[in-house]
Amino acid sequence: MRVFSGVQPTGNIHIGNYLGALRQFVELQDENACVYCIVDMHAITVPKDAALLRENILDVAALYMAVGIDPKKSVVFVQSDVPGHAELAWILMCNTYTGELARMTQFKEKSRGNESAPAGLFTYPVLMAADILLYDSDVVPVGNDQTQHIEICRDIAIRVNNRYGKVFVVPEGRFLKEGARIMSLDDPVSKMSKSAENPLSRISLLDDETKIRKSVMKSTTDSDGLIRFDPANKPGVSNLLNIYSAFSGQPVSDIEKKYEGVGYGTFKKELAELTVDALAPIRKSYEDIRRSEELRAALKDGAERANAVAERTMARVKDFFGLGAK
Ligand code: AQP
Repeated sequence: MRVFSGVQPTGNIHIGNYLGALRQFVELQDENACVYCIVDMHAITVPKDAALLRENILDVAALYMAVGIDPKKSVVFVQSDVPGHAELAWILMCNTYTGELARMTQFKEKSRGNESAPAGLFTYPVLMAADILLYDSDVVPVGNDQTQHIEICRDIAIRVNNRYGKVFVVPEGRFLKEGARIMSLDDPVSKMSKSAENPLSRISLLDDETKIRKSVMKSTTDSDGLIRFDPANKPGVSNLLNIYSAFSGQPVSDIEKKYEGVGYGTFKKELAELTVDALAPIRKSYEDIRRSEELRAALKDGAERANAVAERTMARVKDFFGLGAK
């Protein structure tokens, strides 16, 4: 299978990004042709400081490798180094309706409260569709906050294929059971987010042990004292059970049994230690990789490999659409 996915270099990469997406990237890379992108053009849909963005790009690249993505097995590169993404996005935009984009919940959430939003924020799902379709991807491993974006990508691909012939491979999303949506630790009805104001609402992959313990111990639960999976009535405890299950590999039902009659304090303490242990090796290898000379070289090599595929796809797409002189 051809696999494609990406992460925005917007800082604070957290355990939601890891358990929902990055973990899948690693799992898939041995058996499949994987392309993993750092989607910097998506990051500027909201204005960013240029120097900070450059740093964040390298941070995500180093994190990719620290979690186990091998740039020799997988193609790892930065989106803006491959012009085909923007080029294909324009062609897809001409085959997308404003009404479908206006229905995207992420756009509604991110533009809420503003009189006017950047057009890039509105057309974000089309650029994401271009990212995926450019590599003839079969599978897109993501968290389930991306379900709607995968659906619109499929709709655009099917529409273009119906109009022009077999232009695109129609991809499928790939979601994990535990980890597909990790919720905020202080507001467990919202997803864990990079941009939430309270740092205790998330566990970033590079948090130190003290911060991890504090985030878990201060997480919002409820007052009935039962460790039971019930997202509708016990969102906080259910979220912690999900995180426990994703890090330990144990089914939620086993964890419920293990902590029957035990208070939240003990459960949280043990979850904090599990998280500390899971993230320690990532933090350690991140520091070595981030300092190493090879990081930029790996991204340059990845961009060359990605460009080779993208140029082939663009030549095919332009032929179908009758673009350019021949
Ligand atoms: N809470 C989450 N649980 C599970 N998976 C998640 N993902 C994001 N949050 C969770 C998945 O991580 C991948 C990369 O995400 P992204 O960089 O495209 O965007 P984001 O983390 O949603 O961050 P934003 O948009 O920069 O800001 P916030 O977080 O502030 O809204 C994706 O596969 C995503 O599904």
